[in-house]
Amino acid sequence: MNRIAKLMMTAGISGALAVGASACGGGSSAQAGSSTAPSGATASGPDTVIIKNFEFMPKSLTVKAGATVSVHNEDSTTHTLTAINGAFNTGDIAPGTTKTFTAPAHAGQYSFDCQIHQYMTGTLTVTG
Ligand SMILES: [Cu+2]
Repeated sequence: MNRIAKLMMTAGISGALAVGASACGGGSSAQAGSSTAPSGATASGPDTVIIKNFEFMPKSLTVKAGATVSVHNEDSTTHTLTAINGAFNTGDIAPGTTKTFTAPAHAGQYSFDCQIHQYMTGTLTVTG
């Protein structure tokens, strides 16, 4: 019996010490997770086509009638983005540069290619 009492006493003391030690730390409730960055992909960003590795990216782009579309050439050779029916044309886009064109005023689908590399093709969809 004496031993058990002694054990309980030591347990009690060490328990009290533990409580005293931890009491200093637990002040702020964890509200640190409130930095939720709004990483919503804005669908209405600038209308941009990138040319890379002899490809238009994206190959299919939808813009509003009359929108200004930027075309950035990331290749090391000159490209163009030219409507097959002549509705728009960036002209030569030198490597590493950007040109813009104005989307047609009439809704519809416009096929385009690169006048220099005619296997490079894409489609511009214009909405009214
Ligand atoms: Cu090209």
